[in-house]
Amino acid sequence: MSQSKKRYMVTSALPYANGALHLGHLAGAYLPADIYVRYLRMKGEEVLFVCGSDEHGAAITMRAKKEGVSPREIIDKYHELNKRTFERLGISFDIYHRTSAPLHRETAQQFFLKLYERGDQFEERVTEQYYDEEYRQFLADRYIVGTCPRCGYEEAYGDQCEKCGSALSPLELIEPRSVLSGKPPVLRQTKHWYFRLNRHEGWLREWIGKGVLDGKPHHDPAKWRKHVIGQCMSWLDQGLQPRAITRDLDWGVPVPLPDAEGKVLYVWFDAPIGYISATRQWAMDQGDDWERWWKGEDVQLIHFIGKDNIVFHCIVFPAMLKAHGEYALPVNVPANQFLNFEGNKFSKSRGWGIEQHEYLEEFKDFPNKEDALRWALARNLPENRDSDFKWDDFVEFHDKELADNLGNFINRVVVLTNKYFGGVVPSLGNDLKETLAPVVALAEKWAAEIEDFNLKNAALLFMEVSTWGNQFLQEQAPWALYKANPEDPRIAQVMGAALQIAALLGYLAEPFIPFSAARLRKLLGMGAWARGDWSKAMASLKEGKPLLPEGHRIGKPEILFAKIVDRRDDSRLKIIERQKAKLQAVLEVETKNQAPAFPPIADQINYDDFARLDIRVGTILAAERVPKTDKLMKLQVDLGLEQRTIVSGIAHQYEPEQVVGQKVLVLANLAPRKLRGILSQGMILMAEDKNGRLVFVQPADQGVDNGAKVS
Ligand code: B3M
Ligand code: ZN
Repeated sequence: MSQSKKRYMVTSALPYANGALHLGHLAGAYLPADIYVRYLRMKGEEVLFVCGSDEHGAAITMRAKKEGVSPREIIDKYHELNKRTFERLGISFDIYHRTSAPLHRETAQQFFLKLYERGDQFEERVTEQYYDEEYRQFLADRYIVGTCPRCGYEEAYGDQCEKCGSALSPLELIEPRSVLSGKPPVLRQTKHWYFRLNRHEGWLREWIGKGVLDGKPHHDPAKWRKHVIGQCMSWLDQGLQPRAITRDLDWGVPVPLPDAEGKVLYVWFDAPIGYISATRQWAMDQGDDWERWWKGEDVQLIHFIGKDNIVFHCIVFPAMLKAHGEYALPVNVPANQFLNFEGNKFSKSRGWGIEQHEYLEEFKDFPNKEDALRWALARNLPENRDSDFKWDDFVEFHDKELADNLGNFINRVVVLTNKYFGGVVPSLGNDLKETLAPVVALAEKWAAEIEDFNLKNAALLFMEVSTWGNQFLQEQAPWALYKANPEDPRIAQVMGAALQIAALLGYLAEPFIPFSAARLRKLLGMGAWARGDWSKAMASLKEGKPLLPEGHRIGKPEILFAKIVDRRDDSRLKIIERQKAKLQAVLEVETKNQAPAFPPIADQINYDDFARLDIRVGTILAAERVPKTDKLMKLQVDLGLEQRTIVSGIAHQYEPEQVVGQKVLVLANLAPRKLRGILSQGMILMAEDKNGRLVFVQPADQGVDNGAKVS
């Protein structure tokens, strides 16, 4: 076969259409993919970038149930919201499809049937599963709640306890109940299809560990992130098991077999096939052939995802593709770790974090809001470890890097070119190649970092080129030359080189801050770029040929980035401060709610009032629960002078054997009273903390005699 050009099939995880996405999602799977594909397009590669809504599974039906609407209403709402928000942020999908589309159903069913017909990939198993008799349906794991067998949390789900994080199976829950009827479910037999993942363990190990597929090199495993390989290996080491890929549900892709009524494909089986159906839809719209994007040796399949989806994209889906037989496998899965928000996890219920569409709303008066956000995230991507989004960083990255560094350089170039040469690129001289060699080297490094998925490094290198440009101007000081002699030919040489660096930045900026990159190019009179322009630009610069030739006219000065911290105009800083104030408010409410619920200090008394209390040291000699009560314990207490029977409300917190032998303080002259037929002669002093925990008040020196008086 002749060596043809690579074709890049790039995917971002399909978000569930059951809610809005926050900045962590953006930094995890969408912005990195967009950076990568924008670069590939500039380079001139054939690339297709697909995504869409994941519209099946319990996540959707649960949300619908909670809101009392149909799943369809939920997915339509969030599909539109997420699609539109991505567009506004410049995430340049070629298609944003959806898994509720008929074409997806067909694609997923065909895929299932192909595996089914192979005969050795699936097995049928009949198992017992929980069933809600009132609602007449089998219960997905999320539809069963009960007490966690590990930590006792009473609202644990059938697949996971959110309190202690344990992975559970529904059968492990203590006192399970159905989320639908609230009643205990019953066990019923049901049949499901299992994908024999265990059969794929051998080649998966070779493929992930060594990058070898069917005995041939497939990819360079050194280019895969360590945490990705690590997670896969630990899965493989635990041994792969057959996995159920069907469910009893009325929402999803129906299992395309005659004896499978009421059964649908498991959402994690159909969702990744969504990448394929999205491609098919795109190809139909374009009159292209979808298969050339998925089949054959030229295909470079790359999945951008968050770390919680690694196993599905590195083990399960590749096994499905391999079992099918015709598909290419991913050459890399550059999964990101998590982005935190101001030191904590994003949490919708806590009000901690900001959603993408919310950001766009609340920053609507902020110029360049899309790029300001893209930059703050790109600059701090959680590629190899979790990272933290902070508003202070957002301000710093924007002001110091975009405004002071990049914006300042471009502005100087445009202003000076207008001033010295009437806005026209001057004659360039002969040493352009030599002058620009260091920036060309940085730009090559930039490209290599993107190709290796080190996108944060690439972002920093882009800034380095701008820093280099600023330093170059500073050192060459064309303004000083101009002052001495406006005709000095060196002015043209310096400005000519600086103009080329500015033009180069028009490309380097594109993947990260595409809106500003377009304005920057316009300012330089460059117009929009076409596929492959980056490669041409690099080839030119390496030969010393300019990107902006002599005689080329640029535009008039224009500020690209208005600083946030600006003494004359605090409108942008106010927007940031509002965000910080919101977080502050969350923290204040939380601290208030946690404030100790101790009773206020009682009314004042005088010494005589106190002296009337006769408090003595004693020792508990014996203890037993008072039958048929939760709290009462009958104690025998040695008070030195005499023994007393005292009934105390501690049995819900202490076992009798825990209290025998304790030194205690006793209010000895309290009038006796009958509790549950027992005459209680006094009271044991206890302290109660804010959680209602009772502890004995004891003399610090436990050797003190019983009967000693407290005064
Ligand atoms: N919807 C899970 C998630 O959003 C899932 C990804 C599917 S990718 C094929 O985390
Ligand atoms: Zn638990």
